[in-house]
Amino acid sequence: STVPKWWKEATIYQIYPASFKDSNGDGLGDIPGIISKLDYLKALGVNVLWICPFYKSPQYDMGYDISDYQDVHAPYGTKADIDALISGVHERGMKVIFDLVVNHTSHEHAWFQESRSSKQSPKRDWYIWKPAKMVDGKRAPPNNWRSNFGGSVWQWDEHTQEYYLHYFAPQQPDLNWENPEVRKAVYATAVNYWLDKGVNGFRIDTVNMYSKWLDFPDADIVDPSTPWQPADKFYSNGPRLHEFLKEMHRECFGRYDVVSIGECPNTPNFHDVLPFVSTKEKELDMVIQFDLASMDHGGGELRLWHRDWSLRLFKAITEDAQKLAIPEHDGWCTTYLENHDQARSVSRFANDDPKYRVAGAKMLATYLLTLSGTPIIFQGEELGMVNMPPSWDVDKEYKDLNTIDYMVELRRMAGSDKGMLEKGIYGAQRTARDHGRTPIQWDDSSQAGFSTAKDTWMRVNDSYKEINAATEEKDANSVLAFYRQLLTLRQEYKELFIYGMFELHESEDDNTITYIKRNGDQNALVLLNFTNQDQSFVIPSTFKGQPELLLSNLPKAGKHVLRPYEARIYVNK
Ligand code: TEU
Repeated sequence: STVPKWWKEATIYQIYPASFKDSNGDGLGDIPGIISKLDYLKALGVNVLWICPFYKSPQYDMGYDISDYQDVHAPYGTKADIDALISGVHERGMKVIFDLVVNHTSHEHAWFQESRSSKQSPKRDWYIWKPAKMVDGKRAPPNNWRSNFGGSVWQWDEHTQEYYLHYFAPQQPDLNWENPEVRKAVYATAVNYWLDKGVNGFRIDTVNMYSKWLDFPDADIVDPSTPWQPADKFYSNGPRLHEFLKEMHRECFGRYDVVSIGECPNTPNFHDVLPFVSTKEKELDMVIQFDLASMDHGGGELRLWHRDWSLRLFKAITEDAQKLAIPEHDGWCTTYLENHDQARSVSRFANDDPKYRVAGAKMLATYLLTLSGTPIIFQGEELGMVNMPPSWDVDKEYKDLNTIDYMVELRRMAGSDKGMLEKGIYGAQRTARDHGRTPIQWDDSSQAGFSTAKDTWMRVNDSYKEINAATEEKDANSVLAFYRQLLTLRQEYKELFIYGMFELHESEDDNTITYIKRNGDQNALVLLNFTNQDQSFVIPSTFKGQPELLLSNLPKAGKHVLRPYEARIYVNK
């Protein structure tokens, strides 16, 4: 059909409840805190809020370990608070989506408690249990896969003398999607329950991990010093995945006017993504890919090990994803630079030196908000928030289990090699998930106006005196003001920014990104300088008409030169 779907014109704002706003002074953000900021979000110009997990959870992985899909983690608030949040968002003409985490549950979920109670339990088969393999007369797990958070993906259970599978922490056992009863229970309990309450859709955690390779083959040995080998390629896109997603669409999303956004690690290109998002497949509306986000770290077991990234690759990835939004493919994509699993983009891809931070953050915003597909802004990104200072102690201030696991692995592998240890810590300082999880900086009062508590669950970034919403509110040249302008322009020029064709120029240039967004006789030229040097540019010959400056992040645009981190948008007269 030619009727535009509302979610194509959406700009999503992602909220991480623990760090957004604390209303009761316990040092942790909460649901009433989110409600108190709805007017701020409305004024920003976003129209869909994605709320990260607030459900009942023992919080081994910040709520991505859910013990009851219909209850609320008590420190975040009550079920009544959730109802008030939904109606508060709707009253303001915005929409709200929740996080759907059903690849795994918490080990404290009643389903898992029953499953582990005995081999005869009717729910035994709801999770993935396997007997031990005997190797040289000793008990060993069924295969050599390393879990996302370290150690084997198999956890030994003393009580019933079998192993269960967990792709993430041992406290996150994987559900057995092969069992139709499991799927039915998931659809009713975790999905339709909320859609019936008026929730407008879901961001779906690790959506491409539901279907397992049931023969569980060993992974190649990358590091002989440990039994546990990286197995990412086995985790994702298993044999029955598309069948499961079609069923979930039929039983859930297809029955409502909602959006489904699947998180798809290890799914690098356009051809792999199209089967998920092409309208005729009836699976998902769009996916979240990892190619940009994983450019600068990882390799083997050391997930936060720093790697150099290149702007050429950045551009190639962008061009590939933009193809999903071409009408003939009838699909859609997302664009993001940050989320709760990523470091701050201005520190990572631009420059957080006070001299360049504001220009850099605005330059990245220009990229994020002029592309086709649905952009996702992560809380604090609109303020130009930065990574934690390098002076902070990784062992003390970083709280994420992924970082803690990384430091254990790093120390094991580095041994007495001080150089390697230092390089490894540098990696965490660049790309740990913790950087996106520090409290939002609302004003320049103590604890940045996030909380009245003496101790907050994560330390407030030292930068809060300069970088905070209240200060930026008063400054017409702030990152926040620029986001508001861009969000308005995105809707005013939706034919170009949302629906226009993406045309990449200068693909070999290592310093700047140049593209045209085109729709019929209209076109927009976007120029982005990713360096701290002047860069010359030419208007591409395919630009139609006279270029008129629509927006720039620096005053008084020069003729043929982009200054450090300068961004410009031209449209034709
Ligand atoms: O993340 C899935 C994921 O594969 C990664 O981005 C993850 O951060 C990385 O593999 C860790 O090394 C999702 C959630 O976004 C993340 O917060 C959860 O920890 C994870 O699933 C498990 O639910």
